[in-house]
Amino acid sequence: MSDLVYVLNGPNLNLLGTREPDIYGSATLDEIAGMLEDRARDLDLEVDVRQSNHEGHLVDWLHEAQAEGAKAVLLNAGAYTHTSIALLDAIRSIAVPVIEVHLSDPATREAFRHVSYVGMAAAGEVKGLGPQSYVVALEKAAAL
Ligand code: CA2
Repeated sequence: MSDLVYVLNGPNLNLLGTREPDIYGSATLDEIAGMLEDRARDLDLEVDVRQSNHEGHLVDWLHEAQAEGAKAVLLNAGAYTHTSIALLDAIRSIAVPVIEVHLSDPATREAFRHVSYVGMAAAGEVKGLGPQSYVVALEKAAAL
């Protein structure tokens, strides 16, 4: 059986492809999921791509990744990246490596995006490559 990689997406990412293409690109989350499924097949991985606008769902899914024995989690926590100590604690509470993913590069944007609670516990980070950030993060997960 292929190793499982959870791909967890936070608030507003369900709206990708509808607004602000200059910042986030024009691909929808479904299209990104398709790109990841194609790449996962080559890497002999299985991806489970999810999105929620609710912080607690992301916490529950991190715990689930541990319980299911996932190989890795790719996490684009959206704005919760910059606010959520609950996500930081959840990442620290599991042994599964979490790779932080961003479409944009938060470090080049508003000051409030420069803090990443996710990054304080993540095993790696890929940002600023648009949808390709997810693909590069999946390749990093495969190499773990
Ligand atoms: O660059 C990223 O991937 C972010 O995680 C995206 C978050 C932002 O709060 C982070 O600082 C960086 C925002 C996602 C908002 O998604 C939208 C989708 C469609 C239209 C507008 C926003």
